[in-house]
Amino acid sequence: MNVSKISAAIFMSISILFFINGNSFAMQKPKTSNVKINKKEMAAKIKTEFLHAWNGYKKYAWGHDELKPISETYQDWYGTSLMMTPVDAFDTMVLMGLKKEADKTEKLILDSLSFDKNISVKFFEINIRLVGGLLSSYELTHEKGFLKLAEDLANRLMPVFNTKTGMPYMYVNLKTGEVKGKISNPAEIGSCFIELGTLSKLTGNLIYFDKAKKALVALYDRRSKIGLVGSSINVKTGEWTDTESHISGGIDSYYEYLLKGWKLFGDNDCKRMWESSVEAVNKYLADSTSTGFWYGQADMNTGKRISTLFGSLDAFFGAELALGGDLKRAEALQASCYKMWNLTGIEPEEINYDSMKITFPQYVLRPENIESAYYLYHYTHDEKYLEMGKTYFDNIVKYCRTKIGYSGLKNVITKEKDDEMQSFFLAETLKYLYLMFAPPGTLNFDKIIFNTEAHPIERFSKK
Ligand code: DMJ
Repeated sequence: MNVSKISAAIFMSISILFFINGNSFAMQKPKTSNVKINKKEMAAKIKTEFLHAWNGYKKYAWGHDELKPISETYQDWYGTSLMMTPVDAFDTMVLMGLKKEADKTEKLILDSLSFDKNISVKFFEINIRLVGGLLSSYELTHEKGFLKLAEDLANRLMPVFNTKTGMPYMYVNLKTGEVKGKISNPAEIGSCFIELGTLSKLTGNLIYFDKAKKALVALYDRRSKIGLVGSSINVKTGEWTDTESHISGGIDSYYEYLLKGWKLFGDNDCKRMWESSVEAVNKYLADSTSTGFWYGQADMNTGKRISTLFGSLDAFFGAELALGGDLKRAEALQASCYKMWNLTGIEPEEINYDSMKITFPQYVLRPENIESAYYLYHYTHDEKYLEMGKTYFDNIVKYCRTKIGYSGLKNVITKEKDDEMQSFFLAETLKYLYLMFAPPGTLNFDKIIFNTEAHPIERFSKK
């Protein structure tokens, strides 16, 4: 084994050469230094990189869903644009004080975005990115056009709730209302209460709040005797079709919305559902091993451990634990997430935390690890989280920057790029990074709740 030492001005790290799946890579064990992070400088750098990505979007993808940052062109998810990137990125521009860019983007959205399209769209993605983005844009600017667009879109999405159980179908046609996708999952069923509940509060039309809450409760009511939910469920019959339980993609934001439904609306049912759920999750899914503190997979009925996988999506849970008041677990989990990130200098989609082997080597510019570091910095003021944030940012710039934007990686070991700049890179990844270092007064954390796409929504409750 080849051991080499690398020193950097701010970070001291030891690199050890590892061999995984035939590939060698350096695992860096970062040590914090005593050098104070210059927050002003960091915030300015992050803003510059946001503009780098945004300018690429403007030049090569203006009006379309996403930039393809290597082939220097664009892609639309459904063959016609729903303006994913501008809607997702708008509130980040406002928070960064990029007024000229925000004004131009507002005009684009209000003048040209229409949902009157004969396309079948994914309810979950459209709700968290577009309804969520439009609502936060409205709250930040008070421009009524944003609210009207959110309401029009939500009305087109509502047919998904036409099931006996109240749990939504996965897809809906924006023009005809035709629905499909009866096999869904907790995340896609439960992650609409923030957006639809807020729409009700802002318009006075209670239908949105009621449908979203009913779906959340219907799912919770189907938890197992030991309090866990599975990976997939038939929304027509209410029968589980996969009983594997975890906190990863497909379940993740269901838990997030239980907690945030309580914090945003002061909803006591959500408080009760979150508290009993997190207790079960900590009992059956949490795992303390020699490699750290993690959450793995177990059967929802027996609680028996199925596997020991953890990934970039699971890293969101530290933020939820912190928001829910459990800083001890949140900090322990974040230390593990940082370890995962430093396996190759950028986190993979999934590892086996028992062996610390990478089982899925992709990185699609995800925000969750950064999001949790941001929450922990907010709650603890511990500078180690700023150093984490700086590492995340520096690594993303080093490995994901292209001539005209930012690209995900097909493989975090080889660092081969994938030619996609997801809209959540501008909505979430760069927003959370910026907010970690931003001047005081940029956003009052305790007065808002972020939806799962990092769109800040003003709290209706002080609880
Ligand atoms: C985002 O769309 C949301 O954060 C969602 O909850 C999970 N996937 C991406 C980011 O990784």
